[in-house]
Amino acid sequence: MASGTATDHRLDSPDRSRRSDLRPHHDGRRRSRACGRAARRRGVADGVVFGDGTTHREQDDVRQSIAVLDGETGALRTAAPVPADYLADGPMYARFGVGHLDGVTPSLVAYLKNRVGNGGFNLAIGAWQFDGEDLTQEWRWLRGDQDAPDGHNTRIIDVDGDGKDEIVEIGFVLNGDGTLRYSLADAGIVHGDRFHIADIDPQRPGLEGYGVQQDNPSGLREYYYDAADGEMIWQHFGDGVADVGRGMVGDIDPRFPGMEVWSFSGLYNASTDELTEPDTGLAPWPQLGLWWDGDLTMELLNDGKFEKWDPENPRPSNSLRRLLRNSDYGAVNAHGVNPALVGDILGDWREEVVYTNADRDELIVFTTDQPTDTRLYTLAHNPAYRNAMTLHGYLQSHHVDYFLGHGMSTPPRPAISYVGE
Ligand SMILES: [Ca+2]
Ligand SMILES: [Ca+2]
Ligand SMILES: [Ca+2]
Ligand SMILES: [Ca+2]
Repeated sequence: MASGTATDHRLDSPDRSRRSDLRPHHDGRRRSRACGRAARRRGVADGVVFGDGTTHREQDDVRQSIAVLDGETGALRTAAPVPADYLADGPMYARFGVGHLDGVTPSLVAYLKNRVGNGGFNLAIGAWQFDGEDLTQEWRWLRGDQDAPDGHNTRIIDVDGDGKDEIVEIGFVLNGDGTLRYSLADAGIVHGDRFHIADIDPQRPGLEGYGVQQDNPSGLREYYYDAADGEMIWQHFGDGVADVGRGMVGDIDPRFPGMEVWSFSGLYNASTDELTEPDTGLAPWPQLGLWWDGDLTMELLNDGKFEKWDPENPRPSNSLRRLLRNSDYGAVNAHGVNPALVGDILGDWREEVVYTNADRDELIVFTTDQPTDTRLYTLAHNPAYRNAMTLHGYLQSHHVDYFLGHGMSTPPRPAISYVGE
């Protein structure tokens, strides 16, 4: 969210530490025609003051607009109204992301939610295109009385590999044209706090998904499914109901093929549905992944601690082998236990972690000094990873859309071209 301008808390993401742009993308398959320099998008309501000092006006306290701001000055470039379908229940909370819904041109995607008087929630998802001058709504999807469970983050990723991105919530997927692709409600999925989409099992065609559940009446704790059609592959149940709250995905054990998944029910290899560590009390804390050292298994980032899981020397959460700690360098977490940003922003394929100092007047960027024999294009060249870096919501690990892990195949070379060529 834009800093230095008045803040509309009604539209702010709970994770205000994350930032994103409608930057032109340097990928021939999906080239942006958006704009020549960074534009920043955010929701605005009546009375918001832009960076150039002008005040935004709406007809009343409820109507809102999605605004594109000049990245240099904070001045308004253009705005489009938030769909009015649910405004009778008040203004809407929003989070934004960017994806190539038609496979060619980037769209701004907004998740819009407000509370109905009876305690339920309205949910709308919409897409807009920005042509450098105007922001035009392409479509909006209304949940209405459909059973389509949402969560705390959205992923925008091409779940079926046809080159067009889909919009993914924990319990349903929209096609890029705003139609419902599938809901996991039929499989008993309700709201939960964490989910991931990746090539979790490289031996199985396509992408897979993993999610955790909050107070599912069936006792369901975690589940693993085909991301293209929602077909369940396995589910783990526990006694009674529980709010699992955290879940992670990544290849952290080279003894088992593909990625591992874990919440608080033990560390599982996804493809075999087998515990990789028989003692379920020994597992990393399910927080964030981090590509850091030279090998192809994933390192972990947990509350400022850069950690590595050692399958031969398994330990309880919070006592893993530590590679580095942010506070040893004067860096502080931006939001709860999380950094301001984790992402591959400086090149190579390993990820940087961005913090500030305690006074918040310095950026402190951690980048690896570990050599590697592995040569990959930067992760931001991958559409799924790049989309993920634009998304707001609870900060969760980004994933590429190919298997990145032990024994990986060389991923396809991205179709890179340069703007203007
Ligand atoms: Ca697709
Ligand atoms: Ca797969
Ligand atoms: Ca593995
Ligand atoms: Ca590694």
